[in-house]
Amino acid sequence: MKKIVRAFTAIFIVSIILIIWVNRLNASEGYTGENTITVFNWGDYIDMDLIKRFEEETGITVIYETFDSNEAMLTKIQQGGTSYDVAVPSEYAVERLKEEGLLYPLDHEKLPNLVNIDERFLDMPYDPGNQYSVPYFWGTVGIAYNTRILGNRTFESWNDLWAPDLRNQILLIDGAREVMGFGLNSLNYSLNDKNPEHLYEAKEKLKKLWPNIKAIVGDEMKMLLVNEEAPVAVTWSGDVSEAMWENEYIDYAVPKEGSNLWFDTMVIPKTADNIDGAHKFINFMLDAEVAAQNTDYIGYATPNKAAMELLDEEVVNDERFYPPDEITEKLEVYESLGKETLALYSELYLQFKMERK
Ligand code: N2P
Repeated sequence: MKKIVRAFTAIFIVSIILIIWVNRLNASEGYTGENTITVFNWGDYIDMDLIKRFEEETGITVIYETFDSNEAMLTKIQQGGTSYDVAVPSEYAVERLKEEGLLYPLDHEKLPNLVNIDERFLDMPYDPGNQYSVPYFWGTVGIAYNTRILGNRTFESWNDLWAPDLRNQILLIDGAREVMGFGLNSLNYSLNDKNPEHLYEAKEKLKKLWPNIKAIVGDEMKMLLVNEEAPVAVTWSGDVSEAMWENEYIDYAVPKEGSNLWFDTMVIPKTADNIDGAHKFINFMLDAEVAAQNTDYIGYATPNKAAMELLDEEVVNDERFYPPDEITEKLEVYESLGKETLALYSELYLQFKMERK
């Protein structure tokens, strides 16, 4: 009898240890229970004080993870095994996620703050009726340049980047679509071009830019611009508007051949465990005051009209970062290219990166 009691006690202890261990494992892999949500966002793309405030106001704990490209984010969600409740894809990645059935439809009744978004940014071709996504920030891709170092030199064309006197002077943001996109634009092709020959041609042209490229960088772009590590950069508008606050010599231009107009959004991926908590988080971020604080902190352009009214007029009237329709109409939004073409963009971009001499 004693033996049986001992055996049972042993089994009992081992089970308890196993339960604790499994719970820990779940927690470390972003398992989100009733009162937790996991948010998957771009690096450096939220005021962390707002996360704290959301936690205090709702009692929901936020696990926060970041990514540095749409492609990396897509892979993580496609693979599964994660429990992201909210993710922040750009428009072409929303299309892709939708096509693959990887998004939950949004319940608009749980998003009353959606009324704060400027109608100009609602019901867009990548997500009619905002069934799956709501806008977070928007902007363009262009050229940042330092007027203290470069005098009154301007950048009207993408081809200006290839000037021989810019040797080792240019930073590029690390993005396959961004870099291949301006390579294509510089040849007067669309940045959604699917013709492999054009894509290859763009890659070969980018290869010739290497002598002028100082580095290909990520979230550190803003800091490098502020510190004048290089006088020229190809990057997202929001990084530049933020850098300009700290270095008044920085200016920004969108070249005449055209460029990318992008929209980053909030979605609820199929990996979500806490759909109600996810809606609460999205609605919180859509609040006018919250969005204004976030915009002030991040420096990107907000689609939140009610928030714009709370921001400095000087900021929201700056057409370099809040371009009006006449300008945005000439720009192109990335389209979802389909698996094969997107893979070709990534492959050619990787080849270009390895071709540094
Ligand atoms: C912020 C990243 C901005 C993403 N660090 C632009 N789509």
